[in-house]
Amino acid sequence: MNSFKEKISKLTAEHHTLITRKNEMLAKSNGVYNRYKYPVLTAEHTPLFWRYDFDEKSNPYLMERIGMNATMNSGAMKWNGKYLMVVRVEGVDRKSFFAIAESPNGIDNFQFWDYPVTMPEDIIPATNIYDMRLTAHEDGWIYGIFCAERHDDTAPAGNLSAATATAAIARTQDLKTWERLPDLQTKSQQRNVVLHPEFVDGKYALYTRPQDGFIDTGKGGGIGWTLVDDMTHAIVTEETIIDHRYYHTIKEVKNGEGPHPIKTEKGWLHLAHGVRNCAAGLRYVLYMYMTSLEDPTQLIASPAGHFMAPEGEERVGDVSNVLFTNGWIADEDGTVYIYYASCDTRMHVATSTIDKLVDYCMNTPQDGLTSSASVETLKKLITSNLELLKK
Ligand code: M1P
Repeated sequence: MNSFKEKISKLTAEHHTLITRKNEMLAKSNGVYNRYKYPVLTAEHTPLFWRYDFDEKSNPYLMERIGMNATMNSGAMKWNGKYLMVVRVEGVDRKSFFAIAESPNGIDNFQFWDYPVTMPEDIIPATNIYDMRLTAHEDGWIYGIFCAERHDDTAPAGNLSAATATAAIARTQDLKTWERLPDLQTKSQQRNVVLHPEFVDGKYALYTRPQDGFIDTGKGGGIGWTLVDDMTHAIVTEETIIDHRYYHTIKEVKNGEGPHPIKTEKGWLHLAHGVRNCAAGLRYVLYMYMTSLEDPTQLIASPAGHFMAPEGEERVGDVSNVLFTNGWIADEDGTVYIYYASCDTRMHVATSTIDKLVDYCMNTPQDGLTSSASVETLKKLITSNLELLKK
């Protein structure tokens, strides 16, 4: 029988092998982006000293005392030369919290900082917090906007599932100490709220996702846009839908902004998620769109269909058939690291470039919204290709 110390050494060695494993870009690609062989973060990547009590007296069997269930929906930014994610870690108790993991190269070797984020509460404490979007704003602060979930106390007695979703706001200078600001004041419930990185007309600009209920977006028509005077008392007065949902598309049921858009010479590059329903339940995929530099409320490119959908083992997890993103990093050399979660379970990376993503957005045909329109679009490409092949 191994001694207690030997058991810890074995666990530590296995954990070290996992978190330092080199990732490999998969050769198969549609030309737009590349996936990687291994997830970049799983629950198993969380530090052993979060999960085990290493004191032989209080834990003679060396059991896991605090289980981690998932590492998912992570905000991302480059920070002091490192690729950093603010990870949504979910414990086996179903509570999510934020923890920072950093990598030297963006594709592997992500390691968690020793302590999770201590996020101060708003006036009404939240039961669960998740899905932070990070924005290093031109005002000098780094903002984190995330969902604060609370039980809906107006629900009939005994309904323990009724909840409310609110956009919670915090800011920091060092990613260690966070100042909590009041939650966004808005008429509807909100999730997937994202701060635009620049002032627009001297105001803060937010991407919103108005929703009638905790799950159903109802009358909320898609991804919204609002201007706010002051992030320390952020109030939505007017909200305009800039990216609508449509019948029989990948975003028929819901959509939501991913990370904040990337500024390019051709316009703002957006990554988002779209949701449709089917017999297997809700299917979440990623899609892209672009908006104008002069007027960021104007859509200038809207490629049809999904940009990425769950594949292979990405399809299976706690909430199957889901890809979700709220973090990406555009590097100085034009490489874009897209961090996405599969099935509310684990984090992956895909890489592309700004040029490729702009090309994808600008040159992928739009959704004509009917089968016949899709066939006409397809026929145009076939005819042009067949002509070229004859030459
Ligand atoms: O379970 C899939 C996703 O569901 C929600 O996203 P949305 O608000 O668009 O429905 C969020 O709870 C998200 O965290 C989760 O990944």
